[in-house]
Amino acid sequence: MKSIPLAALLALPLVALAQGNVLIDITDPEGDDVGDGTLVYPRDSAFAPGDLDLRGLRVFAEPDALRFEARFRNPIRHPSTVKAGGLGSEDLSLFARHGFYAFNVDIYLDTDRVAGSGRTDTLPGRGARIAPDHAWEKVVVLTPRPELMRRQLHDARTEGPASGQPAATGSIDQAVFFATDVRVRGRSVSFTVPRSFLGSLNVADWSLTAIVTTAKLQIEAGLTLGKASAVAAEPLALGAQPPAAGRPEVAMGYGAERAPATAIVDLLSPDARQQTAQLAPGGQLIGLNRDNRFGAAMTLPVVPVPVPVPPTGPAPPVAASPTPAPPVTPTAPPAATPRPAAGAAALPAPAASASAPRTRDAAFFEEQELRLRALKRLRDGGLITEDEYQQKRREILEKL
Ligand SMILES: [Ca+2]
Ligand SMILES: [Ca+2]
Repeated sequence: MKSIPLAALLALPLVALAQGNVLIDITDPEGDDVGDGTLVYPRDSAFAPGDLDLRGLRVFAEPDALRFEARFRNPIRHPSTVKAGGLGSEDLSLFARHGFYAFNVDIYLDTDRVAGSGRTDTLPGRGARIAPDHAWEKVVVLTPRPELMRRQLHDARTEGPASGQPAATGSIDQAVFFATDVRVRGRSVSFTVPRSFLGSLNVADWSLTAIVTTAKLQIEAGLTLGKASAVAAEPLALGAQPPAAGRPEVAMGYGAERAPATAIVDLLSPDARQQTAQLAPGGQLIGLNRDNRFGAAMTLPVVPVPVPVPPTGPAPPVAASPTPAPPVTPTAPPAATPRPAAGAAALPAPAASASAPRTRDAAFFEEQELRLRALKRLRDGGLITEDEYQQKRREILEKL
């Protein structure tokens, strides 16, 4: 076989080599990582403005699979380079083993394009609804802890009918796919989804609805401390961190009087005005197709984009880990081995910022007590230093 001259190889367009067979290519505006227009980034330097700003989604044909590629505004930071408040001295690689940590991407696929056929709800913790004309049969989920999230969803379904989400336990794996074959490169993260899950590879005939939510940086304590834990009673959020009032540490904040209707930070839509309208209270998400157009049901009024609330202060510098994390075994489920660090998960998020003072009711004082106890547990477990303990304790007590 004759080898190809180097000059000829170099002459090939690089994009052609890298992209393969693009079936879908939908772009998204820059700077709309503000949900319905009211969101501000968390205080913790693990999140920098733009980290959750989706810029595009492409779908490629592969043998017996589709590859989805989400592109973001910022280079995707590796979990081993980032520490987050509340995790003590641990970097995020303990919790996120697939090369990213900050976001979840759900892609809801309407594969039959029959109005009213399929589900119109979204996964737990997202809080959005999808228009009946785009009701989905399959959902593909990119999340930093896919194995754990899959188990959470199964556990929730087997523990009782309380949640009212996907019905039969056996059908979960047919409807929900948690991606584990994940590749992160620069600003892009891609993953493959096999035909055996999708049923066919005719994505060009489908309608898809893609959303970005903030990923929870901490494993829910209820999973590792037993079901008796109060945290276990929290509604299933499936790795999505909902926005909270003010400017919280590891959750998206908002300055508006009313909480956003959904936990969505960025909705895939070439038109930023559509994002604002669809994420408004009572709004419905509208799927997109290969022509980058809205579906036939696109009748939503265009509403003015609210002015985003500026952050209350500059983000602190990134606390980069000087040494790379030790290699981890990708197959080990994060929660299978109880770690002392799990105690960190019991530390409730800090109360809302000073701009939105909490009512000092019984729940408030109970929360502060829980925080103090969790803090003591972290110190006793050697997860934070005595200085860190005293400083956090002072912060809590000053609020009482
Ligand atoms: Ca965007
Ligand atoms: Ca968007």
